[in-house]
Amino acid sequence: MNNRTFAIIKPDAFRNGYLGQILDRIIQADFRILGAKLIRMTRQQAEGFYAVHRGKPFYEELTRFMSSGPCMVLALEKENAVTAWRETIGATNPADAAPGTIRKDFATSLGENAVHGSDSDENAVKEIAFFFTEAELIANQ
Ligand code: IDP
Ligand code: MG
Repeated sequence: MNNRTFAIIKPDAFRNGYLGQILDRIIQADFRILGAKLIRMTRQQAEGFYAVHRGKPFYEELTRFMSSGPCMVLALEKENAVTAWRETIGATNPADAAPGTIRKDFATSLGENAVHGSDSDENAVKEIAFFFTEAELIANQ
């Protein structure tokens, strides 16, 4: 089944010049890019997007970081997209990420870990809708 996931190329990766290389990983892994935008999140947007983490010790640092500079938000499509993208990006902590994963190769630290990936189909739908209208996405052929 073709389904969707939501990705962010985070501000650390953009600042460090990895935007192109990470887009290339996305394309080489056969994800179809349904939508992509270069944005700078407001603090309020970052707080809303990561509302599930409100109250955790890293929430303040995370929302500050995510609104600290440009990032790219993407809607991706592939068979089992959520699982496939989590495998492509690797573990949350780059120190634990498998060789060849995006976080292993491009992340800065546990907090500044280069990319985001949805953790379920349900959250992927919500996260895509947070940044894209359906009309902005490339239509299914
Ligand atoms: P995920 O991005 O792999 O799904 P989550 O546990 O959902 O990981 O955490 C969301 C984001 O919050 C992480 O990608 C990372 O940027 C940040 N984060 C998670 N745990 C920590 C921590 O212990 N310290 C600092 N930042 C963290
Ligand atoms: Mg998560």
